[in-house]
Amino acid sequence: MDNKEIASLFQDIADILEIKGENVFKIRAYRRASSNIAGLSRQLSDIYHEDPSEVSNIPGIGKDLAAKIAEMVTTGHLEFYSELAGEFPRGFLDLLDVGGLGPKKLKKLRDVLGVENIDELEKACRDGKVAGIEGMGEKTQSKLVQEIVRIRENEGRFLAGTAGLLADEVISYLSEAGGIGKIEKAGSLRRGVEVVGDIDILAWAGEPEKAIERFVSFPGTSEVMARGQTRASIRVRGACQVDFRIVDKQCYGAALVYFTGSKQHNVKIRHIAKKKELKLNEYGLFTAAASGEEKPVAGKTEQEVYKKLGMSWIPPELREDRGEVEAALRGELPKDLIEYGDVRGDLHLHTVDTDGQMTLEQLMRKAVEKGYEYIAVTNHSKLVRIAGGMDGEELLEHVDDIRKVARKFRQLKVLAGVEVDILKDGTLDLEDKFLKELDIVVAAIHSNFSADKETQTKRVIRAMENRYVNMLAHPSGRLITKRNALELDMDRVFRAAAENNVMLEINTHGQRVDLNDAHCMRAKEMGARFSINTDAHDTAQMDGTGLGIATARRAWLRKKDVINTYKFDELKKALKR
Ligand code: DGT
Ligand code: CA
Ligand code: CA
Repeated sequence: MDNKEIASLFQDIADILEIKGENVFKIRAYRRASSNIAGLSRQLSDIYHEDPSEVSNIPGIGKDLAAKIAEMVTTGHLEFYSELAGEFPRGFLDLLDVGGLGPKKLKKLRDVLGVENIDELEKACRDGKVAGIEGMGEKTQSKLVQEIVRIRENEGRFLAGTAGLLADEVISYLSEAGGIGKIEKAGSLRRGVEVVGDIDILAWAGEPEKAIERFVSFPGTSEVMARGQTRASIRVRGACQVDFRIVDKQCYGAALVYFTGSKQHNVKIRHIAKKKELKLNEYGLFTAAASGEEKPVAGKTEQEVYKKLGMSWIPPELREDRGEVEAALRGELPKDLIEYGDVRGDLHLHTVDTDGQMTLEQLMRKAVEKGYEYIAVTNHSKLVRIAGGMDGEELLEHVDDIRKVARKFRQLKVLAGVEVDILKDGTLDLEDKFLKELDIVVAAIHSNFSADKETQTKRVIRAMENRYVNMLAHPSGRLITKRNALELDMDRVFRAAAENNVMLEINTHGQRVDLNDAHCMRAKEMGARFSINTDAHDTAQMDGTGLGIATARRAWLRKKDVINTYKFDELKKALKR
C-alpha cells in the first residue's frame, strides 16, 4: 500500500470511529496521522523496509499506529479495519462516499431514521424526512438527492482511464499469441467517452476459434458470460465486462464503424445509405436488395465505407450525432482537429515539494523522455495543508530550486508556477507580490464546495480577474464517482475566461476529465482557450494526456484552441495578460 492509500484508510477509520461515537482524541489521532502521512515526501514502505523503528518517529505516529502501518506495508491489509467495517450492515459504509455526507450526518441519519444503505437514504430524502433532522434542512436534502442521482448514473459503469488500461492489457495479451490480423478498441472507449459501460474489442484473425479460446482464458477473468465461435464476453476481476468480436478481413471496416457507434451516429449513416439506395450493416455496405442481388460496395476499411456514403472519414470521437454527419457530407469537418501527438508540454504538475510522489529531477527527466518542449511545475499553496501547501516565502525558495534543477535540462523550458487556492471570497491564497514572481499561475478551488451558484460564480470570476492568474484548473470541480460539480453559471465563467485571457484546463485525471466535452464546446463558442494538463503527482500519471485530447476532440477543438500545442514562444505570448 502506498502513502495515499494508507492515509485514506486512516481517514476511513476515523470516520467509522466517529459514527460509533468513540473517544474524540482517538479519532483526532487517526485524522492527524492521515494528514501527516499524506504530506510525507517518502513512501512509508521505503521508510519501514530501511528501518522499521523510523516509522514511529514520524510526527503523530505512536507505537499503535506504527504497528498498523507495518501490517499494511507488509501485507497490504489491515485486520483492525476489516473488523471495524464488519460491525456495520452491507452498504452502510458506502454512504461515506456520498458527497456532503460526513460521519456526523451519517450517524444522525442512522440513529434517527435508521438509514442503512443508499436505497433507504434515497427514500428518506424523497419522503422529505431528511430535511426534518436537526442541522440538515431542505438544502442538504436536495443536494443528497443530486448526489444519489450521480451515483446511480455511474452504477455499473467505469472510468475510461481505468477501462482503457484494461483494454490495452487484453489487446496485448491477445496479440502476443499471434494469428491476429488487426485488433482495436471499439465502442464508447474508442469514441473517448469518459465513463464507459463496457469494453468492446474488434479483430480479424485467421483462426477465430483459437483467438476466442485465448480470450476467455485472459488472466483475471472471473466469469465467461457468453461464448460463440466468433464472439465472446468475459467479466474481469468481478467488475468490467469485455466484449470481443472477430470478423472477416473483408468486412473489418464496416464492423468497426458499426461497433464504434454511437448508436445515434449509426442510425444517421444508415439513413444516408438508404437514401442512396444502399444498405449498411456490420458486414458492409451493399447495393440494396430491391435493385436485385446484394452486391458489396465497401467494407474493408472505414475510409472506404464513409467515402461510398459520400462523406469524408469521421474521427470516432465525433461520432455522437452532434452534426458530424452533416458536416462530413458538406466536407466541412474541422481540418485542424487536435491530434494525439500535438501536446508539447504539461502545465499542471506536482512534486514531492507538496503532495506529489516525484522529485523535480524525476519530473523533468520524464518530460524530456516524452519529448516535451516545456513543462510547468505548479505545487499547492498553503490552504491545502493536507497536501503540504506552501506559503509565499516557501514558494519563492521553491522557485529557486526549480530554476536550479532546470539548468540541468537545457532542452526543456521549465515554467516555475503554482496551483494557488481560490479562497471563499474569490481572493487568492497568496499575495500578488509572490504571484508576480512566477512564470505561470494556475488557480483552483479545493474548499467550500457547497456555496450557492451566485456566490460560487462570483468567486471564480473574481479569481480570474486577478491579473496574475493564467489558468483555471479543473473548473467544474467534479469528481466523477465522488462529487458533483460546483454550482456555477458556466456561461459567465467561460465569458470571463475569454475576456481575461485565462486558459481553461482540461484536466485529464480519470476521475476528473474537467472540463468535459460539452463544457469545452460551449466555452469555445464563447471564445475561451484551453490547456490539456495531467495534474500528475507521479511520473506514470504524466502519460495520461490521451483522455484530455479525446475530450478536446469530442468538443471539436482545433489545435489552435489548445495553448499547450503551441511552440514555446507562442505559448509565452498566449500567457501574457
Ligand atoms: P457503453 O458501452 O454503454 O459505454 O456504450 P457503447 O457505445 O460502447 O455501447 P455498446 O457497448 O452497447 O455497443 C457498442 C457499439 O455497438 C455501439 O456504440 C453501437 C453498436 N450497437 C450496439 N447495439 C446496437 C444497436 O442495437 N443498434 C445500433 N445501430 N448499433 C448498436
Ligand atoms: Ca461499450
Ligand atoms: Ca459492448
